[in-house]
Amino acid sequence: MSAMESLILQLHEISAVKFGNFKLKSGISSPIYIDLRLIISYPSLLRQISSILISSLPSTTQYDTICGVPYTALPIATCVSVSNNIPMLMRRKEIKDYGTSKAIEGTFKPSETCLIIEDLVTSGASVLETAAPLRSAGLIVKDAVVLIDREQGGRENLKENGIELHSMIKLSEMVRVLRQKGKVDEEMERVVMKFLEENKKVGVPNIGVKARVKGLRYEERVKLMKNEMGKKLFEVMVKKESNLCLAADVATADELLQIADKVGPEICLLKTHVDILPDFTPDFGLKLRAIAEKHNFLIFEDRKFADIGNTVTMQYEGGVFRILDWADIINAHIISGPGIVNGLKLKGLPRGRGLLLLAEMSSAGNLATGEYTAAALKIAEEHSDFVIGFISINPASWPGAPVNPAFIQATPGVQMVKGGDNLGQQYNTPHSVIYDRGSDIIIVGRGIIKATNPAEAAHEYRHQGWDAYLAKCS
Ligand code: S5P
Repeated sequence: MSAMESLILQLHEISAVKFGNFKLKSGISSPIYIDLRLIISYPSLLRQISSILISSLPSTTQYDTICGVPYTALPIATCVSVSNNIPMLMRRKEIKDYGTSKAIEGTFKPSETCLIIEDLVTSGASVLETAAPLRSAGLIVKDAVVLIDREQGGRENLKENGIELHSMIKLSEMVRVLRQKGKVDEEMERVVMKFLEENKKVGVPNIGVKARVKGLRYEERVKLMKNEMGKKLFEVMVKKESNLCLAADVATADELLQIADKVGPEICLLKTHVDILPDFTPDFGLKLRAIAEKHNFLIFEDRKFADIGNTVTMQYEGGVFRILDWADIINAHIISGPGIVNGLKLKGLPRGRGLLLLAEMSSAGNLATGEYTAAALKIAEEHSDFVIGFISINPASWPGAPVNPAFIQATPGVQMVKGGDNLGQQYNTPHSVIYDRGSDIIIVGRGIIKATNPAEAAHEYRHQGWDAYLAKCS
């Protein structure tokens, strides 16, 4: 008899697997019920489970720590931790409002990988509930291992959220073994198989995926950021209590320098479209940098590079604008593939610059959605020495959200009231962008530059953006 068969028989023996008619948490009636809470009364069984659990993982699975899904998987995770000498973390179900009020207990380094341990997976919602605070604390969650997979959509739901499910026992296998060993009759096997067939896809309840997770403060996130310019941006944001970026889309270079000086105290970042300025001169960069230094903000040229790697190196460094010389941050589309990042990095990284990738866009009908957005995230992870984050619209809705907090999310399409212009631009409010959509920086153009008093308007945007950030962290 294999170790797995023996395990299945023991689980049946202690009545952790029952046949009959049971109502599940999701409301549906099931002919099979599994209660793994019982295993703590059988230490030798618990020990067997913990050792098979780890040995059943593919050898390529990497993890620095493990975390059990509360409560049933906690003793399993503890056992795995102790017997394999792997550090463990614990996720609080209830966050204390005194003391440290941490969601995750235990010590870890940012960017470490955490393996989630679960007893039973149905839709995958509980695994996602545990993955969310781990991810927002800066841990990478890519794999979950489960004792029993009920085969009701959990694997697929987790995959959509960037987590690969490894299961020791599939429910159908378990029933087959129990039938072979004469523990259930043919009729019950048929009933259970039919039930599994009919209940393959259970939707993940929203709470698991989209539950609001307390945001990590910028002071913490700066430690996760690899790029120096990205670190600097977080530091400026903290120092000035500003997550406001001005999109300085004005008519002339002169006007741009004037508004930069007026609005400077309110912003962490000033965004330019240098190719719209008819009076651009080679000293523009120097002049703007002097104002940026005076008011402590960074400069972001919204060039939206989109060509092959070799071409963008020349566009970045040369031409009339010589962007590399004066822009702290630039951005790029990923339509041409990761070569564009390599090209820009070649020039930008030695100069201490940072790059934002356009993962989403604000305009109606744009094509930067779904797999395109996911590809931007993947490229960013692979180039986190240079990529500091994204131009995004609703990062809270991305698969696997919350997105790695090492990255900064900057969102255009922001005004005090929801709406749009007559060329497809779509606006959301500062609060909804920062609090609901999980962004960090609001990019505001016409909301400020067309205001009667731009400095006053910027002051108001800064307050709204910052208050939404504080609310998100509390
Ligand atoms: O998807 C995008 C990406 C960017 S960078 N949508 C955008 O609107 N932008 C830029 O943000 C756009 O080029 C402009 O400079 C600014 C929005 O300006 P507003 O006047 O509509 O606030």
